[in-house]
Amino acid sequence: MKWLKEKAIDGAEYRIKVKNTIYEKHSKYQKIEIVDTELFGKVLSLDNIFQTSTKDEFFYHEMLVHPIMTLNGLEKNVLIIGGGDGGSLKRVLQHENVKSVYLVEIDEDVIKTCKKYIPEIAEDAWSDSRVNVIIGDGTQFIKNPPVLFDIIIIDGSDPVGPAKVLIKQEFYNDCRNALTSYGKLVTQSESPYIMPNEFTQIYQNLKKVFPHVYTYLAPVPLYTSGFWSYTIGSKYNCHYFPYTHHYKVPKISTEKIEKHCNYYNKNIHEASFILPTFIKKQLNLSKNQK
Ligand code: SPD
Repeated sequence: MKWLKEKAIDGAEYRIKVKNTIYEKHSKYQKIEIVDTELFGKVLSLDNIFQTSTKDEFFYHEMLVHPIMTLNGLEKNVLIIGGGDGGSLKRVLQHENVKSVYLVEIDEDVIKTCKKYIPEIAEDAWSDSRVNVIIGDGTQFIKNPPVLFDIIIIDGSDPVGPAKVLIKQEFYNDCRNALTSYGKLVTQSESPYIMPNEFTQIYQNLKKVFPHVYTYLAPVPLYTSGFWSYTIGSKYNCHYFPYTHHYKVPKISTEKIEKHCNYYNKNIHEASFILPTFIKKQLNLSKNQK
């Protein structure tokens, strides 16, 4: 019997029973594996870290993309760093206001492999005329962007090895410079429970660069512990923009988007920004801060 294993931390190992291996190869950057499983359908793993699956991808991709895309809802130019499986890209393109999306992925083999063996994730997103795919290093691309972006989505792997730079203050600084004056970014920010140091570091480094930082939560069954977080860094106070006093609620109707969704909806959007006490303590947020 074969198992696909992930060891995210010392002291715990997560494994999924494999029906059969669909693809396995070492690219220039990493080991790429796609396996078929009962529980998650097809699973993509990079260097033994589970990335996404055909059955549960909607949790992560909907919750990484839709909250930031609906906080304002007027954005035209979006950048995705990473995201070579195309799941985030598909969700960005569901927003009609989007005129162009750049997706910068360092490993071309990830895109090719996902297109061939796990096309259910991106569906027809790659052929949308609004999409520009760049094969390259996102941390370099961001230093000299072709346009200023309204939204940047960082869809990277765990911040170990090469992906470590994606949580550094310097990188967030470059992102801020590549954003319009009402720009904002979102990044997956790890599990507050099993990766508390990385989670806190992401929040603190964003705080050094952006005047407004918001963390929110949504589970991802495929990821070790299942308990997952996302963090937004914004140039403006999402609390009051535009001309509303609602608290981090979607500023546009989410109805059209909800039709495509299995996890995201307006109530989930609002609820996901409410943080449990241990996280508020971890991030030094005041007791009364929502
Ligand atoms: N623990 C794994 C975190 C991976 C986050 N990115 C996944 C990419 C899916 N598009």
